[in-house]
Amino acid sequence: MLGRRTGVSTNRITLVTELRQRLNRQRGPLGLRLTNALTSAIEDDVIAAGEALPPERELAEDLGVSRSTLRQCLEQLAEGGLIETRRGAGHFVARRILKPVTRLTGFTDDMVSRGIQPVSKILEKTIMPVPPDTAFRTALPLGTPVFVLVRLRLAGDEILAYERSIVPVTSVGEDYDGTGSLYGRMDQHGGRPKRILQSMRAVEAGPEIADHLKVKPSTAVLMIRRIGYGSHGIAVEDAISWYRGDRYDYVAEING
Ligand code: 16G
Repeated sequence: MLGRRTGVSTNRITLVTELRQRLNRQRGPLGLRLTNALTSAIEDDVIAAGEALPPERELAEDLGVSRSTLRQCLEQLAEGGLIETRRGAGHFVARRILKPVTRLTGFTDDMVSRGIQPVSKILEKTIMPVPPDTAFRTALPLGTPVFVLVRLRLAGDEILAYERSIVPVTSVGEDYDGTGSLYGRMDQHGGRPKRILQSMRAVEAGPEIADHLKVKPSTAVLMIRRIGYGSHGIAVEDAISWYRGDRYDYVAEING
C-alpha cells in the first residue's frame, strides 16, 4: 500500500529496511558492512534470484551511503558471482542452478527441467582409437573406436561449462554429428550411463579454461570427472567438465 502511494515498490522498502538493519548490526568500515549486508540479504532470499536491485542512485540515497561506496560493493558482489551487471539495465541477483548429485541427468535434462533453453557449441568432434588414459580409467580395450566431443555448454547465451566427453562409437552410432543431447543420442543406441562414478573438486581456472568460460584466470571453478557405466557394467563415458563455480550449487540428501 505504502509502496503504491509513494511510487516506491514494497519490495524496495523491504529490501532497504532489511539492509539498514543488517548494516547496523555490524561493526567495521562502511564498505565492508554494506558488502556483508547485501551478501546476506541475497543469500537469505530477501531479494530473489533474477530480480533487479533498485537503481544505484536510489539505493545509495535510501541507505545514506555514497554512490561510489555502493558501486565498489556491487563490483565485489559481481566478481563473486552473486549479482550480474547488465549494461544499461542495472544489477540483477544471479540465478544459480541447484543440481542434485544423486540424480543421473545430463546437461540438457538439467536445463529443460528448469525451463532453460540448453545451447551447445561444438569445439571438437573426432572419432579415434580410445586414448590410453581413458582406456586405463575405463578398462575399454585399447583400439576401441571412441567419439571425442568437446563442447561449451550454455544456458541461452550464458556459458556454464566446458566439457570433453569420450564415448564408444557403438554408444552413439557412426553417423553421430555431435549435435543435440549426447545422452539423448545414447538413449537411442547403446543406452546412457546407468551408474556413474563422479568426483568433483574446486580448481583455479588456468588461462585456457578461463578463456573458454569467459571468467578471469584463477577464478574458482568446479572440475568434475565422470565415468559412466552401461547396464552390463561396461564403461560408456569418460568425461571431464569445468563448471562455473558461481552458477552451480551441487546438493545432496544425506540420510543418517
Ligand atoms: C553433463 C555431464 C556429462 C554428460 C552431459 C550430457 C556432468 C558433470 N557432466 O554435462 O558427463 O556428457 O551432461 O549432456 O554432469 P547432454 O545430454 O546435454 O549432451
